[in-house]
Amino acid sequence: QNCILLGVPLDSGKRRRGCLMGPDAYRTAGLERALRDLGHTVVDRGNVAPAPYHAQEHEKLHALEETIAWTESLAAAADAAMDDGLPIFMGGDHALALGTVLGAMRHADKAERPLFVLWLDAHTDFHTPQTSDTGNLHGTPLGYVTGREGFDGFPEVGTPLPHDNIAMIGLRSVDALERAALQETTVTYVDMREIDESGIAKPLQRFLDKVAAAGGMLHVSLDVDFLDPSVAPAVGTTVPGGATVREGHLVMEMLHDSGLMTSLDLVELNPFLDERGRTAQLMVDLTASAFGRRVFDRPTRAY
Ligand code: DIR
Ligand code: MN
Ligand code: MN
Ligand code: MN
Repeated sequence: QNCILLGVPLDSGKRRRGCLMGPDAYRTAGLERALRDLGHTVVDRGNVAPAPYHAQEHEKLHALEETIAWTESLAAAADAAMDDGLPIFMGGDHALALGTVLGAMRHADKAERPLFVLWLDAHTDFHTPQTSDTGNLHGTPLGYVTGREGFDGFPEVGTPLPHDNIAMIGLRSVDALERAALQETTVTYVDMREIDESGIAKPLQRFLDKVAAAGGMLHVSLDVDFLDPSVAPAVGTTVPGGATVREGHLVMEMLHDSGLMTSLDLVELNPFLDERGRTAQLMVDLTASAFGRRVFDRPTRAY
């Protein structure tokens, strides 16, 4: 693979500061080296910046103009990077996915291939600016790219991402209005109970089979809070009862086996809350699994 590292010091998607330090935490934890050791070519293109913007105060929404500005610059950066390789967006909070998924949609559109999105998160991030009870836009990227109403001022989405092309895995914190909207759709949503009951591999493999059958591209968005806070404490919105280290690795190993992933977000790492970089290190190790690190070679297994 040709891996393109892009730092995204975006911190505007919620009120608690710190995700702007994420890109340098991944660099410090050795992401580039880990990928290179697996035989990939890697370039770190440095950090993306937001387009120029003029900040205004809003009663409910936090940092609207800044987030719109990031969405514009990130959509362009993602589309362009996908011409050259597989971009890894070192976040930054999850509001960066408003831009990275939009850019991946534009790229896939030109390539005349369908885009699929795998959302690994405790949360569904399916809000609109109106339904959000916190006013934090990191809770809205999947609402935006699926064409929900109310994203005035944001770049036009064009053809929305089809609900059939989305899988959310790891869910355990879903707001009432998100749940109501989501249940009207054909989005695949897998909560922690389903993972407890049937394991994480089955629903994931079902989705990957669907992507493969459609000849699709696959954008993966990994929120730190997908993982249990006992192993990944460096995130502002911890929710107990999350994925274990092994569940995380299994997902990433299966992604590697599938050969389907075409872009990756690493989001919500807040190094200010970390314990000696352990969360950053775990995220680097998980990424390595998605790029071929394994204990032994083994024949691919059907689930
Ligand atoms: C919450 C938090 N649902 C909100 N969302 C997060 O603010 O709308 N997403 N943390 O990952
Ligand atoms: Mn492109
Ligand atoms: Mn999220
Ligand atoms: Mn989350």
